[in-house]
Amino acid sequence: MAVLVSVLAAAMAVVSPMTGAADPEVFVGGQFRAAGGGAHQAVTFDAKAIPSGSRVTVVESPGAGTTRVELRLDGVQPNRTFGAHVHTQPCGSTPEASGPHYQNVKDPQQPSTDPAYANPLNEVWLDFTTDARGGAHSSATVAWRFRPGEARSVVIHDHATDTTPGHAGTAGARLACVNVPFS
Ligand SMILES: [Cu+2]
Repeated sequence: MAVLVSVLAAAMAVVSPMTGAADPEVFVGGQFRAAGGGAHQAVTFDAKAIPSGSRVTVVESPGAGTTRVELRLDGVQPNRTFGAHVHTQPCGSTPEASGPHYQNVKDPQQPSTDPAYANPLNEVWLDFTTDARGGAHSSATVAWRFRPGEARSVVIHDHATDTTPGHAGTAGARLACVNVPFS
């Protein structure tokens, strides 16, 4: 009996990583376009910080109960720190269209500025600092998966994300937005 149990355990250990690997990556790549000119993959509301024609890629890599999100930028304002997060709604013609941050455990108090909910373990924060050529890369891994259809965009903000009570999760004006169909 002990032998049978260990064989089953070994079989399950092989099956679960394969199930995790079957979840597809979500990849989005494109150029920022000025908002208001129709439906774009990526829109900018601030041509100085995020010029039209600058490039962005977002990759979501689901794991077994985890999610890794990578953000890459090229051709944006050099030597500057930006905030960036996963938001709940698609990009629109106004910065507010992308809705609040996606939260694994939703804060009953909205807008959420309580560090117990607005933190990088419960949200996906992708703050980045550009190099002298306007390139940047950031990534975040969280210990949960998105609820299907509830995470729809990555928003780039004016400055690094605040962590203090009453301001947690805020990062200033919304400068640009990328539509991503997170799964
Ligand atoms: Cu945000």
